[in-house]
Amino acid sequence: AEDARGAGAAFDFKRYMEEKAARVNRALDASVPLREPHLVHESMRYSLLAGGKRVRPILCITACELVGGPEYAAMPSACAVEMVHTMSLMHDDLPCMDNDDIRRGKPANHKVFGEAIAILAGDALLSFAFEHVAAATAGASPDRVVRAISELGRCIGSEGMVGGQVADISSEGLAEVGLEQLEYIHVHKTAALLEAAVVMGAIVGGAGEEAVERLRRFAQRVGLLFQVVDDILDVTKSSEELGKTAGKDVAADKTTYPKLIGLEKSRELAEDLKREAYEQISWFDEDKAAPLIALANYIAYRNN
Ligand code: GRG
Repeated sequence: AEDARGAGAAFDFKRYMEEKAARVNRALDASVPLREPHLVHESMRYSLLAGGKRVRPILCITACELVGGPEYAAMPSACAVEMVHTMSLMHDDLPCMDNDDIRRGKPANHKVFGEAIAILAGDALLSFAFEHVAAATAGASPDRVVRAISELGRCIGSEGMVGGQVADISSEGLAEVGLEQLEYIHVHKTAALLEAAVVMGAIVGGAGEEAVERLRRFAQRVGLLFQVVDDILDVTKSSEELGKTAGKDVAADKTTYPKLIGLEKSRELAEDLKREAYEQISWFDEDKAAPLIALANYIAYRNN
């Protein structure tokens, strides 16, 4: 997209993503071997290694490298956020939640392993994520590892991702979902884990307080931007396809930014969030920040 060509386009972003994703995939594969009990590990691996863009782990590594840390210091944290992301998708697909049969182009976990195993394998991934950061992080001091673990817990718990999912479920079918409620849902359901990814990477990479907080605010803006752009694309896509697949893309009862504030204001909001995100990053060396900026553009303006 147009916007992907701003700052940071000078280096080969596609190659950067491919190389990072390949290393993340190898680390994920090695972190959850096919042990006994076989069934639960098979279920964990089925979803963990089912593809996915790996934007959260790559964000984690990129943030670590931006502050001068080595990739290996961030790899356990990077794998941990992907384990949490994967388990949230597994649970989200269950009949008691979003009831989806397909995920990442394959049958959802519960369709293959049954609901009980899908729940348990998700629980195991969540638990293992914390164990992995604690046990496998090298190249960072113990107090930094503890801080990283604390960030992970905070971002996914009842005041993070879980809180966002609860708010989302509670708002379903309501005639009126306000702007504040909509923002709460996105900030918690989506932005919180992106924040954890970036902040954990910065912490284990040895960042100072100012750098951590700037990267935190950057990730929060990018996380919300991701959802605002998603909502805008829903509208523009479904009007392009109207007649062919009328009404297919957006659930009629789903509240979106364009529905609440209109398309123009939604676009302005996206611009504001993008500007605010870049303001935080402008504090860093421009060349060193190029991968993170390119990654933010990719997240915000992705096509899938
Ligand atoms: C975290 C304990 C715990 C429970 C989960 C179910 C639940 C609580 C939360 C739902 C979270 C959810 C489904 C958020 C949406 C996240 C999102 C934007 C997914 C799409 O991410 P991509 O595009 O997907 O990065 P890939 O497949 O590329 O990884």
